[in-house]
Amino acid sequence: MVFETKTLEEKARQLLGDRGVSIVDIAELVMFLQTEYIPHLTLETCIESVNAVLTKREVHNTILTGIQLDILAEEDSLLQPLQSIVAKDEGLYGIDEILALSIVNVYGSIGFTNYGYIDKVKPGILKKLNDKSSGRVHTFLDDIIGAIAAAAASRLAHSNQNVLDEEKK
Ligand SMILES: [Ca+2]
Repeated sequence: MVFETKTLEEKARQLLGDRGVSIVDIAELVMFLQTEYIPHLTLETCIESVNAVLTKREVHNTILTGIQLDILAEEDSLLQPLQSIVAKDEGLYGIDEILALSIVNVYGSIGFTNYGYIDKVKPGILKKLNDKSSGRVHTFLDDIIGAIAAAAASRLAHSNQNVLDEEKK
């Protein structure tokens, strides 16, 4: 049985909300990444770009898979030693980052640069998700959110480039 993209999108959006991430939170990361490069960029434009990324099936699949693993780790339901690795967000694990990469390149390779940068700086919601004192596990979610923001930023960068090219003609 193949699920409809719309069904997956609804579930993915619901899970993001349940885990404390809003579309505006992600749009603010996009703003952070692109405001320097795109003149007069508004939060509305960033929200629109995040919504466009959230229509993609590979993005839904990644959200569903990653958040499921975070929830299982929170419930202490994974097999050892994976349980400890995910619950503690162990630095050498790396599969959380690899899973999120499936989102990053949806709009071209500059997504990759944005992803690396935002993961290093951890602005806004990413800082909150990385706060271990909450008792929640966001080992997968933080990379997924960074990747969605990076993809949405690349999408804007590409459409801005098209506008610039058009003006030169
Ligand atoms: Ca992580």
